[in-house]
Amino acid sequence: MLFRNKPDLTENDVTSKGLYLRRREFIRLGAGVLGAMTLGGLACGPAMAARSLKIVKKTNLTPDEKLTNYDAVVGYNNFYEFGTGKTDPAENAKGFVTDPWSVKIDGEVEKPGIYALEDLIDFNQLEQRIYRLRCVEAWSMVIPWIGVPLACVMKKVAPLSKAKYVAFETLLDPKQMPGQHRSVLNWPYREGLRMDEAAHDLTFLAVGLFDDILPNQNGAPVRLVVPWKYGFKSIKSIVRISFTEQQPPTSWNMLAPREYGFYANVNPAVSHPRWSQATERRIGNFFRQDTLPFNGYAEQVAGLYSGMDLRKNY
Ligand SMILES: Nc1nc2c(c(=O)[nH]1)N[C@H]1C(S)=C(S)[C@@H](COP(=O)(O)O)O[C@H]1N2
Ligand SMILES: [Mo]
Repeated sequence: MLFRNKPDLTENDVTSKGLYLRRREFIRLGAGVLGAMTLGGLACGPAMAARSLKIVKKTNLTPDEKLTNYDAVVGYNNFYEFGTGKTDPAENAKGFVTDPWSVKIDGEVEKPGIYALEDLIDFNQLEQRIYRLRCVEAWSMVIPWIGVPLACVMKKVAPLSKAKYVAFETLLDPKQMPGQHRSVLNWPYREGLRMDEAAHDLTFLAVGLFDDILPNQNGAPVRLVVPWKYGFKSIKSIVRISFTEQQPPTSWNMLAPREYGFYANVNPAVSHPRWSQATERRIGNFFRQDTLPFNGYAEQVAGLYSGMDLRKNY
């Protein structure tokens, strides 16, 4: 985002197909083996704690658009902890350890603590949500996520009425995340939402995409998805969720406040200082298309901002 005057990239940046198909096969095979063992009545130790995905509900919030090609979704990424190139995350996150994983819940909340991922998210009650993802760099995708509304997790941990914002942090671990050796951003990656935005039904915590658990490069094992905001709000590999009274500092905003606001609602009428946000390139399509206010979700979320000047609160 910082290094390009030209926000778009070509399809050549997308890593070859075979690699990811093989990875998918590997995941499927793993799941199959686990299933067989369970059927055979074998006791699986805690290390085998299954993150198999049980989807109980499907919602398509982008019904007239075709899904972005799987290989692009897992091969063309922004995850600066693993490098700033679009194919770096898929390459450099291969060995990233995401199991076991815990998330610290703290701040203005009734049930703070360190939760195992499986205690925060019920892998037997997952939803699929098909959303557009619009990067601030002016490219976009349509992705079928698997996860739960953030509101479910909030309900579980019970924020206090004092809490006005929710702050999120990505893992800080330069040994595993080579990008953190360089101060491209102020690590750990931080993001935040206002309480009502966080509680909105569209705000999602994803643990999978397409049919599989979340690939490392997409923010395994758990990442935020806020479909009406620029992609950088959708923070990956979350290890901490804090409930705060004050608006929390956020990574891209700290680095370049004029370019990346706290709200970061998709808005074709407000240009990035270095490029227009009026149109976008849908990955896989040849022609650019118009960018929609709130990324097409105005009907659901515009009410959250009534009375606010969206040019000032960009
Ligand atoms: N921790 C972390 N989260 C992150 C990023 C990042 O660099 N680090 N990049 C963001 C940006 S700019 C975008 S567009 C989306 C990309 O998500 P995807 O790679 O799964 O499509 O992740 C967001 N979440
Ligand atoms: Mo982005």
